[in-house]
Amino acid sequence: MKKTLMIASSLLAVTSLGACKKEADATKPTETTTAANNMAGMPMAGPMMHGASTGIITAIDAAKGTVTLDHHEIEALKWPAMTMSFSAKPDQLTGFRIGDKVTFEIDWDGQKGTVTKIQNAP
Ligand SMILES: [Cu+2]
Repeated sequence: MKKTLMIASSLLAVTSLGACKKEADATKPTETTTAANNMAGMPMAGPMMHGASTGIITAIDAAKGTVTLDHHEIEALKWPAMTMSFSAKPDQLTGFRIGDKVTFEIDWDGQKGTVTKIQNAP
């Protein structure tokens, strides 16, 4: 009984570490994530998912290779609108500025989102 509760709360702890905090439980593959994975302290990334949306650039860090987007809903990932940062290659970010409205596509491995496509939106 107690063990079940502990596993449940460690799942919550892992979930809250995700980039998409509250929203992560919607995309988390709970059934395939075993307690053993979580206990190891290195939760395995889930299957790669793909999403697309529009948003506004709120920060760019070309040196770190990240872009922060205030994005609209990403239906494929069941994410509501939110602000979060994604990995992106510096050359993908060339020419973009804070405040730009963009359409973008991402890969999401359950922990980290990577921009695969980004372009200015009208
Ligand atoms: Cu997000």
